[in-house]
Amino acid sequence: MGPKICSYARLNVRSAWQNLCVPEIAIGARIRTSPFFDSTVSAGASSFTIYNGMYMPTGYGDARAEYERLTENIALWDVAAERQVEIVGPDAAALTQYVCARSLRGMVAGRARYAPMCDHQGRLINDPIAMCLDNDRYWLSIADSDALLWVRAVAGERGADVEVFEPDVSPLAVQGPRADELGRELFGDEVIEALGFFHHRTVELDDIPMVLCRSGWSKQGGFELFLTDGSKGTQLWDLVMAAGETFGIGPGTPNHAERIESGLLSFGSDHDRDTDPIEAGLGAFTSLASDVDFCGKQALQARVDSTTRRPIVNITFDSPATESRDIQPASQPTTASVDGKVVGEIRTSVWGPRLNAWIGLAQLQAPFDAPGTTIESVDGAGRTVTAVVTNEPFGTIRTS
Ligand code: THG
Repeated sequence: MGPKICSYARLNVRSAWQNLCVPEIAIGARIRTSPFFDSTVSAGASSFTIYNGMYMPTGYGDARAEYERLTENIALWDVAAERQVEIVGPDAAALTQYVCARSLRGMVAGRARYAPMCDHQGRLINDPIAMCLDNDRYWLSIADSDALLWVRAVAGERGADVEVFEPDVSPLAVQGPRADELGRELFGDEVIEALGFFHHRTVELDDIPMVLCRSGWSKQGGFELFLTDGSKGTQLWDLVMAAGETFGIGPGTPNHAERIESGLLSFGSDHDRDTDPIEAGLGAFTSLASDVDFCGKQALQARVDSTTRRPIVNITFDSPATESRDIQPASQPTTASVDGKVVGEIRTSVWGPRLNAWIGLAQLQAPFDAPGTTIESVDGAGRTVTAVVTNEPFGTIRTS
C-alpha cells in the first residue's frame, strides 16, 4: 500500500507542479517500511517522510490534536526509522568513543548519552543517542544520515577489531505527561521507578522482546521501546494502545511545534551540510574541553576559533500580524536577508501553541545571529515576511 505522502508538499511548495496531481513515492526494496507501518496506516497516518531509507509518519491530519495529545496525555510515535548502528567487539568502546564528539567516559551498560558525531572537518554528520548494552556492545540510535557506512569506514581505516551492522531494532516512542502512568501499567512500578533519564534495560511484554529506555524527542517525558523482533510490531503497537486508552493515548509523530519550543535539534532539517555541533546548539553535548580524543576534534576547535560562524537561532515572526494562518511555512529553506543582503536561511517555521505565535529556526552568519536582529524572507505563499532573532529559549517564555 502506497500512502499519498504529498498533500503537505502540495499545500506549501511553490513550483511548477503545484497544481498537478502529485505522484506518490513507491515502496521498493530500497525504501523500507517500519514494523509499525500497517498500524500507523490503520490509525490514519496521512503524511510520511523518508528517514534512513524508511517510511516514517509525520502526521495524522490534525496537528493541533496531535500537539495536545503530546503535551496533555500520551502520543505513540513510530520512530523505527531511527535505526541502530550496532558496534560489537574488543574495540567497540574505543571506536564508539572515537566517532562520538562527546565524552562517553563512565557510560556503563544500561546507560545512554546524546552524542553528536563529527567528520574529520568537525562538521556535524549525525546526532545519535549512544547506548551501552555491554562493555563490548554499543548502539548508536541514529538520525537521518548513513552512519552505518561512516562507522564501517572509520572502523576499517583504524583497523578496529569490531563488527558493525544494523540489528533488528525498531524504536516506538511513548511521549507525554501521562507516559509514566502507562509505563507503570505495562512494566510495573518497580521497573519504572528504577529507570532514570537515559537509562535502559531489557524487558519483555507478552513475549515481545525490547529494550526500554527513558528517552524521546520531546520534553514531555516518556519512554522509547526498542522492539528487538521486527515481526512483532503490530502486536506491540496494539498492546500499548490498548493499555494507554485510559490515559488518553493516541497516534502521533515527532512533533515540530513541540520540539522547536523545547529546543531539540532536527538533524539535517535545521542546518546545512557545513554546520558544526556548536553552531547547531549542541555545545553542552560536545566534549571539546575534555582530554577525550574524537574524530574531528582539532578541526572543530579551529572552526570555533574562526570568525565565520553560522549558528542556528530561534526566530519569532512579527510580520504580517502573527495570526495563525498568516504565515505559510515554506517546505524548503528560504533565503534570509538583512537590508537586502543575504545573511543565511530560514530553515523551518511552525505555529507555536505555547507562544501563540509563528516561530522558527534560522541559520544566520555572525553577526546577524545577534538577538534583536530583524530578518526578511519570502514565505511559502510568496509573501515577504519578517522575523526577529531571539535569544530566549522558546520553552521558558510564558505569554499568558
Ligand atoms: N530517539 C532515538 N534515537 C534518535 C532520536 C530519538 N536518534 C536521532 C534523534 N532522535 C537524535 N536527536 C535527539 C536530540 C535530543 C535528544 C534526544 C535525541 C534529547 N536531548 C535532551 C536535551 O537536549 O535536553 C537530553 C540530552 C542529554 O542529557 O544527553 O533527549 O529521539 N532512539
